[in-house]
Amino acid sequence: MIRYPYNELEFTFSSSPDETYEADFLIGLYRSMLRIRMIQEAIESRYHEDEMKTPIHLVIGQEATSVGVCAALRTTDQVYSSHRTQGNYLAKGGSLKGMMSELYCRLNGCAGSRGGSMHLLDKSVGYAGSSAIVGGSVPIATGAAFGAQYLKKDQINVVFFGDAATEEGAIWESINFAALKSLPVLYICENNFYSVCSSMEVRQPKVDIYKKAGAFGVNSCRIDGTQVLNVYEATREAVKIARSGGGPTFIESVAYRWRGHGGAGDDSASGYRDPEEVKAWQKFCPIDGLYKDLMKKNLFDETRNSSMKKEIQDEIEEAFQHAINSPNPEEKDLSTYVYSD
Ligand SMILES: Cc1ncc(C[n+]2csc(CCOP(=O)(O)OP(=O)(O)O)c2C)c(N)n1
Repeated sequence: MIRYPYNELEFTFSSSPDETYEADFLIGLYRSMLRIRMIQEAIESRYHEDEMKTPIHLVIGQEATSVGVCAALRTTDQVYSSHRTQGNYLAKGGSLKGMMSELYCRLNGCAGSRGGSMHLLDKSVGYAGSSAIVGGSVPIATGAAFGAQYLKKDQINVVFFGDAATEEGAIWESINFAALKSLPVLYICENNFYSVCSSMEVRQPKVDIYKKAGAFGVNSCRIDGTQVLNVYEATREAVKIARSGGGPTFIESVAYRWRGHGGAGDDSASGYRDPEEVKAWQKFCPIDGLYKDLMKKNLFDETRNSSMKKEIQDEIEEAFQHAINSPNPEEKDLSTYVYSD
């Protein structure tokens, strides 16, 4: 049992995270989380300029879930998300330039300027899309898994959603169907304890989310979502089960969102959560945790860390400039991607 200062939870691990990993693999996970963090901070620092014409939902604090899950997937596996897209999209290999252009509402954005941050898309890397409707992507991913199974495609479909999405009926209808048909689908519930400003206590009875999924007969577990290797191992096992026809897995990955529900900065001062709770969770930073492990094992050093940060910083700056200098949509573009008969 791991006891966090504010949220006492029992974690079950589907397999041991004590395996020996290649140094390059571990450094790759670290880099991927660091890159997401730095991109999020850069977006946050420029959001007040009001040039990004989109709501944003930052994933600072939750990076390990996106990175650990996607590290266990193939490019051909398909990922779907909710409104909190950016970590999932980047971890699956989505184009940073395409994302930045989308945030700036440019014509060359990854969703053609039609979507904004909540509707990213990069089919070339298996990021199939997202929905701002809470729980909305879950039946879509389940249907896609049904399609993949029917067409005998060797493809896993993965859907990320928040804890509040488990208050939507469509989720349980989807899980019921996936269990019945043994569909190759992974349900990744990113439990950060809040739905906008409402805590779990005022929204759900005290029943562990992953146990509800287990009641449908699907494999289900809760993992420490601040530990990227735990996320990776749980997903790897779930993928193995799904690829061999063993059906869906539900993973409840627990990690805390450090920023407000939407926009830049932390909104705890508005009173819906204790600012001390935020500080307490920040001690469980997924990136610092892995960095310390790498240093302890002499697999990494400060010089490499600094040059890695510089490289990422340059990439981010280039992506911002790409977006800022790209053309806006024009009036004539209004009718493209609009279907009528
Ligand atoms: C069906 C539906 N109901 C309400 C909303 C408004 N809404 C947007 S995000 C959100 C909270 C979602 O919380 P959660 O699913 O836990 O994800 P998190 O934001 O914590 O990542 C709500 C209620 C919505 N977009 N769709």
